[in-house]
Formats: sequence, structure tokens, C-alpha cells
Amino acid sequence: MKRIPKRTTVTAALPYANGPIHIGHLAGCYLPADIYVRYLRMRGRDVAFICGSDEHGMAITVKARKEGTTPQAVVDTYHALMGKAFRDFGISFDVYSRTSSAKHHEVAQGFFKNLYDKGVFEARETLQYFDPEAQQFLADRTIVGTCPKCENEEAYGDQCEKCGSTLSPTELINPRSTLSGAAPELRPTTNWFLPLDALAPKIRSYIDAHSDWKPTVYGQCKSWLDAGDGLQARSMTRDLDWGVPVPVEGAEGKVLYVWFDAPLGYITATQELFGADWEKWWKDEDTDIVHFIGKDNIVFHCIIFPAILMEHGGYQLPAEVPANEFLNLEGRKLSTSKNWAVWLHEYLEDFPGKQDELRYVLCATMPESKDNDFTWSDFQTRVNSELVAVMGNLVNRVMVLNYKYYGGIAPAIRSLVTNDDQLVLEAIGAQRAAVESALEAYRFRDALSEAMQLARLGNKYLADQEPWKLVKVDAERTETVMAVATQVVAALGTLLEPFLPTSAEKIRRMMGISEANWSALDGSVLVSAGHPLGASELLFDKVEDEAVERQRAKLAERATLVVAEVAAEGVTPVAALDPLKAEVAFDQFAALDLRVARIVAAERVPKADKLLKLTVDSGLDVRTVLSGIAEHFAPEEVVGKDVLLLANLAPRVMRGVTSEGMLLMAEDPATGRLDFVAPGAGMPVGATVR
Ligand code: B3M
Ligand code: ZN
Repeated sequence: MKRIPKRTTVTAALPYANGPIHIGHLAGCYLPADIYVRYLRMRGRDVAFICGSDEHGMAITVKARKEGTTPQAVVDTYHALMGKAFRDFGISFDVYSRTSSAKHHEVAQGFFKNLYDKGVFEARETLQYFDPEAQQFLADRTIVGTCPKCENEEAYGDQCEKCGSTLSPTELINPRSTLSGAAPELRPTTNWFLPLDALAPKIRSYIDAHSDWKPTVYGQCKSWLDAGDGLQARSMTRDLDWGVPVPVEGAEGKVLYVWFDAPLGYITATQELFGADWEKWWKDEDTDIVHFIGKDNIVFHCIIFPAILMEHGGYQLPAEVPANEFLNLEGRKLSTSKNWAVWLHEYLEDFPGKQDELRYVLCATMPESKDNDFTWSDFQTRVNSELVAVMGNLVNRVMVLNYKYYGGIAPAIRSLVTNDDQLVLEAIGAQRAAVESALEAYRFRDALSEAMQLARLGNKYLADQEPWKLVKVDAERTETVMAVATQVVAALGTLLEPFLPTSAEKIRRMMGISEANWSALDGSVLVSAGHPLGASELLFDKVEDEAVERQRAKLAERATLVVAEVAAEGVTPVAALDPLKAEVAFDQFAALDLRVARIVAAERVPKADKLLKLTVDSGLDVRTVLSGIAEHFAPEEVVGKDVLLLANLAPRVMRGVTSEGMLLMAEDPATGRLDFVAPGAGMPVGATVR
């Protein structure tokens, strides 16, 4: 059994204020956090739910430049938009703060000063590009030049988007500043580095103490720690003008690295929420700190932020980091910059009052252990065949019959309770226990399906007992059946609260129950006989084909716009496809042993830029596979992925390592981007491909 903390500080990643919230953000982080918090509140636990906008960082300045406005104007716009969308959607933050506030600057500077005064940082002088016209140092993304690998003339200082190579600004040929167009000069600059290399032993023992974290989270931490050259010192300051000014002498014109200040935003927000009483939420041993994030934030929350807290001292370290994988949209990666998204504020306009429908579908398909896909047709199917046909139907029938037979007064258990009655009544407690254990383990999909199971059982019970027939022959038995079914519906009014708060509240109103009561789901009578029921309300209605088609058309239109924009920017159009290869006999194909496999660990291969050394579970064995994808994927991005493995390829030795098989990859002919060929959802490791 997990220890029950005295209080829980739950944070959800601070979204960058450079664009609206989309369904990927929700499924990755805000929805699971909200479900978890609502659950803790129901159990009477002391919990604070913390979030706010992340208003610093390059993404904001890039956006401001693109729109010809100031970073402050950008963050003001999106802070307001995101805050409203979260509220309208029912994400129940206790505080939604922002990092451009004076208070946050104070907190972040205080932390930096503390570490600086202790001598934690290493000051290092490096050469960096400086724009002599704009009179400022250039961040990697503000330098473009010719890619040394593919000769694309528009490569960025950190990456070439055409060939996918990771670059450093000094590798670019003919670099130029995007601020002024001028050729930048290398100038020396001093920045302050957090010596993660020296701190690695402490970080390792912290991570080792959390081997119970989700395998994807723990695995990513391990692969950072075990990477070829280990953890590297990382600069905590930047030569930029937007951010929290570095509060030490000689640091004029520098700001804190956004990943230094942003997690401290959780602390600022807690201070805003509790005033003088905030400290116990971060410092008491009895407090658990739980960070809900997406997988791209793991290193920052599990390694860098804990390192900062350790060096500061006096703080609890994150106890749990239930990070999720990514949600895709109609088979493509969600992207704010490419406008490939279902935006929350637009959804709320297009589907007014249907918050719970989106919560339901996103929870049922949550990318908990691997990436998942959102499609509009799946949305429609789940709403219509699960919410409408199961849940809505049960509640509606119980209400209609209770009004028809008893004038809206809760019926009483009259006759002897049968085995069927007993089973469905006992299911209330059993499903509550199942929901609890799934939620305590951050298994949100299972938790929701356990809650839904009670509705399924209730529906089946009614279908089996057929009170609408029984009523003609046995009034007493009919009333018992209706009383039992009423208890089940009333239980759903509480059990669904964490997942579907609006619908749960409607159910409670219909049952004449004022408050959700988790502990009463133990066999207690939830609606006593003679109690007046509320008026019937519509829980869910069908999502029609037209609504779904409108959404698909919207996406298609945007996709066309994106293609047009890309073409206008002069990026190469889709290149010629590879010609068809010579015919093979079926036997030649059948001789290949192709299987579903899972990447369980990954690391770079020293002195081999292109290779990743992967540890792959083929179902039959765990083996090493070398793959030429290092320029396309960081090791931590691939851990946990399900892939297709050519398992009977003759072993090959490369760089002194034996590779036992090959992973199937697809290559985008236009960009050279590589991606894994992935099996469909739910296909087990070891399954053969034929
Ligand atoms: N803003 C990154 C993101 O939205 C970042 C999270 C900060 S959490 C302290 O993915
Ligand atoms: Zn390139």
C-alpha cells in the first residue's frame, strides 16, 4: 500500500503562452491532473492544484517577432485565452498564475541568488554569435544559414528542418541574423552553468529511489543518466532580453534560462494561493509533490528541477511524475505552429455544453503508456455508443420509469432481494474500489472504464429484469427493481465526478442528492424511499455525422493552408517517390520474421553520429539493435515506442557492437525525415507481421 501523504501539491505543466490550448495538452497533462485532483478532493485529502502560464522562453519571442508585436502583448493575449478555456472546460485549478509577474521574478531571482551565493554555478565563457546591427547575442533559432549536411539555405542554428540534422550555430555556412539580416560575429560571453555532471551521483540516487515511476518516465531518466558521456552541465542563463533578469553583477543583458524559472512558477503560484501559509506545501515531509507533464518535459522535472531544489535545500523533491506520451490528431502530430490541432476554445464554441464528451473521449484514449490518436470518427463512436447508449440510456430509463410509476418519488425495496439485485448492489462498492486503485496508480483509462462498468451493469440489470413488463404482473417486485436501479444511478452521480463533473452533477440533481459522497459507495442507501427526485435532464445527445464532417472539413482546410504556406516559403515540394522495386516471390516475403517489438532502452554510440544503440524486447528475447536514427531521434524520445522488428536478420557488427535485427522505418521523400513504422494500438509485443 502506498503511504497516504498529509497533503498533496499537484502541478500541471505551465503551458507556454504562445498559442491556445489544444486537445494534446489536455490529454497529456491537464485532464489527468484534474481527474486526479477531483478524486483526491472527494476522498477528503488536502490538495492544492497549481498551474499558470509559462511566459518566457524563445517560443514567445519568436511569436512576437513574427506578429510584429511585443512578447508582453503575446503573453497577455494567450494568458487570458488559456485561462478562460481551462475555466470553461472545467479544469479545477486552485490557482492559475503567470511567470511574467513581479512576484515570480522575485521568487526566481531569489532561487538563483541562493545557488549563486553558495557557489553552485560554474561561470563559463563561450563564444556566441552576436548581431552587430541589432546589438545583441543571437539565440540558436534567430540564426539561419546553409546546412552543412544538405545545403538547405534556411537551416536554423539548432536544426535543419529539411534534413532533420541537429546543428550548432557555428556549423552553419554563411550564417545570418534573422533580426537584421546582418552576418553575426562570434563574441565571448559568460554564462552560469548548473554542473549536472558533478551533481549526477545525487541525482542518480534520487532517481533510483523512484524505480516505481511509470516505466517511460523512469526509463527516460535512466537513459539521460547512462548516456555515453553522462549528464552535462547546462547553462542557467541566456543572452536575451525577454525573461527574468539575472540578479548578479556582470550579468546585464542576460536573463534566466526559461527552464530555470518556469518550474519555480509552481512555487510562486503556491505563494499566491496560500499567502504566508504556503511553505508546508513544498517543505513538509508529509507533503507529496506530484507533477503532471508531457513526456517532452521529463528531463526538466525529474533531473534539472530536482537538482535546483536539492542545491537550494529545504524543499521536498517531486514524489511522482506521471508523465504521459503524446496524442496525435487524425494520424498526424499535433502542432501549434502548423495549426494542426483541435483548439479547446474552438471546441467549446462548436460543441457548447459538451465538455464531458471531450473529457470522456480524451480520458478513454489517453496516451498513458504510448502515443495515441484522436480521430473525429472515434469521438463520434464513443459518444454515441458509450455515453449516449450506455450511460445516458440507463439514467434516462430510471428517471422516466420512476416518474411514470411513482410520480417522481424514490421507490422502496419491497420484496425479498434476489441474487441479481444483490450482485448489482455489490458492484457499487466493487467498482468504487477498482476506480480507486486505478487512480492511485495513475491509470486513468482503466479508472474510467471501471466507472463505466457500473453503468453497463446497471443497464444489463434493467434489460434482464424488464420492469416495464414486470409492472403488469408484480408491482412489489417492480418497485424493488426500480429501487435497486435508482441506487446504481445515484452511485454514478458520485463515481463519475472526477471524470465527468458536469454530468455527475446533473445525475445528482436528478436523484435529489446535493453532494457527491465517495465514502457512501459502500452499500449505504444513497436515495431513501420516499425521497423526491429532481426533474429529468438530458445527459448526452448524439453527435451527428454533419458535426463530425464539419470538424474534418475544418482540419482539411487548414492542412491545405499549411501546404500553401510552406510552398510560399519556398520549401521544396514533395520530391519524386522512389520507383517500384523488382517483384519478389511470396516465399521471399514469408521468410522475413517481422514482429512487434518495444524499445526498452536507448543510448548514443560514442563516435558514431548516426547510430543509436537500442535495447529491444521482441517478445521472445531482449536484444541489441543498432539503428541509424541518431540524427532524427534523441535516445529518450524512442524509449517505450512500439515498433516493427526484422528479427531474423543475420547479426552484424558495427563499431564493435553486434546488432541483432533491424527496425522498420519510413522516410519522408520531401524532407528526408525518418519515422518508425508502428503497429496499431493494443498489438502485443511479439506479435508477428504477415
Ligand atoms: N512551458 C513546456 C511545454 O509547454 C513548458 C512547461 C513548463 S512546466 C514548468 O511543453
Ligand atoms: Zn540539412
